[in-house]
Amino acid sequence: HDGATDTAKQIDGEALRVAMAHSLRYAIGKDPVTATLSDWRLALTRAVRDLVVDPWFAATRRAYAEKRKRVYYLSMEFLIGRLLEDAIHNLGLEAAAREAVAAHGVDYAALVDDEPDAALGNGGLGRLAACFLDSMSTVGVAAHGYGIRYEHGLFRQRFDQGWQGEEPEDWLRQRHAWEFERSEVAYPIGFGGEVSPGEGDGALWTPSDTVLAAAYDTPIPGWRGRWTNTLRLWDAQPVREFDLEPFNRGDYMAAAAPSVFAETISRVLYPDDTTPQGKELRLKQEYFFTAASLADILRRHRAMGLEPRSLAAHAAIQLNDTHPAIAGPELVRLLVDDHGLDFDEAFDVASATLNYTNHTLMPEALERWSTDLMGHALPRHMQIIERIDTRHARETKRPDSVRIVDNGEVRMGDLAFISAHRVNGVSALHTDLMKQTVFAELHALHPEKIVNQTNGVTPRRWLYGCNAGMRRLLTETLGSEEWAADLDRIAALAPLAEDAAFRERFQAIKTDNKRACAAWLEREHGVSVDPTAMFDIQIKRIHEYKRQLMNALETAALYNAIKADPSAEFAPRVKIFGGKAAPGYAMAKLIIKLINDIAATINADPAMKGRLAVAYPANYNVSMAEILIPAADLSEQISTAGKEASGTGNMKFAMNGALTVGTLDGANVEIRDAVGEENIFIFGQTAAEVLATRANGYAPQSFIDADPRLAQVVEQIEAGFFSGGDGERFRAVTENLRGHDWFQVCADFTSYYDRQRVVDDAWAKPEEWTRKAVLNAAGMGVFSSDRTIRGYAAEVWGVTPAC
Ligand code: 26Q
Repeated sequence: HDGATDTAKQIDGEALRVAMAHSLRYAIGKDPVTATLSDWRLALTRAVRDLVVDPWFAATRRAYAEKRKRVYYLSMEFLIGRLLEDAIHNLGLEAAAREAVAAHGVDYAALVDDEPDAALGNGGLGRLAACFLDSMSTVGVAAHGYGIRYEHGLFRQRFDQGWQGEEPEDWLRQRHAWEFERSEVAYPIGFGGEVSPGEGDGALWTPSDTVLAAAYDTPIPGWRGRWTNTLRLWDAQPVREFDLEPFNRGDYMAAAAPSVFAETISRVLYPDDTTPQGKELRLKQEYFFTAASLADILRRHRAMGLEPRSLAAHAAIQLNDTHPAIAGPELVRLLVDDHGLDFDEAFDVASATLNYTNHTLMPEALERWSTDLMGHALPRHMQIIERIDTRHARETKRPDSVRIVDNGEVRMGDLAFISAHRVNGVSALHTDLMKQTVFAELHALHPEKIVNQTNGVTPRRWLYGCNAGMRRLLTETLGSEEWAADLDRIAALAPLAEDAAFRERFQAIKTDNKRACAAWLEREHGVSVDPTAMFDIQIKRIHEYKRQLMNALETAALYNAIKADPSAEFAPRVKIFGGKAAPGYAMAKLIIKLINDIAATINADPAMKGRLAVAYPANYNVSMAEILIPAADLSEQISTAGKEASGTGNMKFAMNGALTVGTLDGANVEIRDAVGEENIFIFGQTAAEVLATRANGYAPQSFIDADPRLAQVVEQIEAGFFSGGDGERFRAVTENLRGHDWFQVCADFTSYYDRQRVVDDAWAKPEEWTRKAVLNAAGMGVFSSDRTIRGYAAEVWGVTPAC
């Protein structure tokens, strides 16, 4: 490449200015005199969206003409964040956009910042889906993302005296300017009702309730518009808007009842990413979007004049975790009941088309549905699941080993595994552990099924977009902007790590980013921090296994150490936390309060000035990550080994020149291999050691007794030292630490604290530090999600990328 085949129309600032003026007037219906910032933002969005349409059509036509096998990525979550700047960058329009916006007298940064952050996901799994969309469009995989058009995304977090509070998120209040409503694409989706026998293997299902799934399309342009795919999100609508009879009687509530039931299905994203609670509405959401997507896939297949039995040759369907695992039974149902295949043929087609990505080994996080609930909401599917289970048991001649239906529950992981052609883990370690633990029996029966596809992140958003300074340095150093679509080129930085002048420029960019971040923290969150101190950042969902608690304890122990010996040499640090807890996860919410209490104590102590500060800006989201990650010196990836399937924040930080302090968990292992073990701060037990510790009767108290720094902090918390004398507040935290400590915080604390002092020593040698930082960035080529997508294309989907 190098720009030769770019299909994006080039347009200059003046032409874009005119296009904006036109959209403002005719699409938004506003006069420039009265236009608000949002109106201007919508006008630019429309003008840019217009430029996406031609490359979009070109890719669609090409996929059709070349009879390309299509990929369908089914995900309950797409954590896409803001789209305007990303599209501008991908299409190479930044200079034109800045000029056009300025010509209208509007501030470009403010305009871009006005876009709501679309939080249609909880965390890693949803953000991975968004990175994959960007990469599938960049490498030229003909793909559709399918998901739910939630009216309310992940809740907004606020702090009330340090306690998390939740407010509904409202991204659709200002209309979503990127989407195209497809009123003509709508499928009826049934629930409940009765099943009567049909011909052959078929049955006649008469649902008791039906809702409509209506399509909304968002184009996803890849780098320089070489390829563009579609994100199709389903909105739940009533089959009938309202009942006229009760309305005429004046009973307006009863008249609206059908639309209330239907619209509830796409109303809100479930905010829990740990413990699936078996709620009926969640099952309905899962079936709703899966059934609509499969109907759409089969319709497209038929429209190309193809037979249903040939589906696997033309389509690969990826299930993002078990959330769409009802796809197996649903596809069998469509093929048998609607298209007349017999059960065995139908199951062969389904299991050749579907693939499943697993994102967790934690047993409590694996979805299970009671057979009562499933049988009630989806009676035909329950029959088909039983039949899949029976056939699998018969074929593998192991009637007693793995059963999908077990103890009155449907085990969705096993259903997805058995229904899939390939099953993948998201890092090398995680994939090995899948084979040894949750799927050990199934792996023995199907040794070819499990493959590894280590996660990646899109360098367009997570480097080119969020770090303008690094972008300029890379482009100048590497000779063109093509590194953004070919991240392996970044390896050319490695020799420059030895070049003092280069290191100075690299460090100056980091310092600029930290200054901008400090100004933002002051402006938006009222905390002032010293931008010359080390920015030590942990941002991710709050979970016990991610061990924000261990970081908080280390922060308190460091505070004690500085107080005890003010002359001791510790690196000046700003500890930054960000992340939300599931509203029902009491322990996680208590940990948030503890962090905020420790922060208040430290920040109020004048002795900490220039030495230690703690910031916890509320409402961490994709847009906040784009500010924090480029400003990070140290990336905290400290989960209990064996628990974090991959992590993807770890990759984003290292790409932006942060060093990692972390355990040998998830993709940290591969990051260490890529950057060299002298350039990363690894500590703590390995996954095998964690298991051994547990097996040998783990007693956290013995570790507390062995480390006075840990003992002091635990005692302080119990004495209410950080909480105005309230010794009760964190009882649940300290009792757990002394008693069970499921995630072995105490067992790893000493190793963590000591490793942090090695980090201090490294910080004291800035040239060495920067050298390591450059080598971290240089080693990150392999963590581009473009590499991940090429891996799925070759080893899972059997498709050849067009770019
Ligand atoms: C399930 C049932 C009911 C309600 C909610 C859920 C639910 C929702 C979200 C379960 C899990 C999730 C999200 C999981 C997740 O984000 N996992 C992360 O996936 C990343 C991408 O592979 C990995 O990098 C992380 O290690 C993993 O934790």
